[in-house]
Amino acid sequence: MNVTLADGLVLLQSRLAAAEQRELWLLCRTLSEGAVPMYTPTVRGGRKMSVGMLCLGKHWNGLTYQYEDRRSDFDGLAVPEIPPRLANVARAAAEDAGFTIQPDLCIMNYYSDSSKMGVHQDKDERPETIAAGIPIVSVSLGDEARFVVGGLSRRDPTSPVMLTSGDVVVMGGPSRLRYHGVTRILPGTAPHGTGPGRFNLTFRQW
Ligand code: MD3
Ligand code: FE
Repeated sequence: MNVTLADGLVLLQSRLAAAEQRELWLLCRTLSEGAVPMYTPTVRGGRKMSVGMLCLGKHWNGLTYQYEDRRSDFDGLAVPEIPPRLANVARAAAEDAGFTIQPDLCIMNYYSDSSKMGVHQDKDERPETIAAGIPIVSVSLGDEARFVVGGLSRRDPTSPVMLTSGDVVVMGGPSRLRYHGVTRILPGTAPHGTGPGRFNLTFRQW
């Protein structure tokens, strides 16, 4: 079921069937333990993030806030490609929400019980892409998360949205630069064959 939360902000609830969630969970786990593994980023100011991260297509450098082809802030390894299976999920969901995306990068984040993501804007993609309102597509797998979404100013009030495994969120057009974050993970809520913890994949066009 598709719910429009604001202009350009569409929640596709239960977008992925249970078997597809399990298949994608396994793919995420396999990737995160592969030759180019998931790691814990250190960001500007020296703080470690509480999520594990693996970027596909292009790497987000947490020290420069720029995208690059090698993980120069961590181990220098070349970034793996986005598996076509994953890119197809993002393209189809965007289309269903009334948008078009050619995802050339994906940020995979792994949340344990205590992981959070502070409220932020996603504005490290090309200015032209952002100005065009090309969406970010988010896929949630595993444990449920309390997500908050605000406005275009950090001071704007936020609304909570629960994201469960198999949900997809598309945020484009006038919602592309909304502030958002993850305030908590609900341990033990992952469907059978997923979890523990939560993978979130955000597909982006650079
Ligand atoms: C609304 N991830 O990776 S995804 C991130 O659930 C990130 O793991 C969160 O924020 C997570 O950058 C949220 C949903 C999302 C992503 C981008 C948005 C919602 C958004 C941009 C604008 C408005
Ligand atoms: Fe974000």
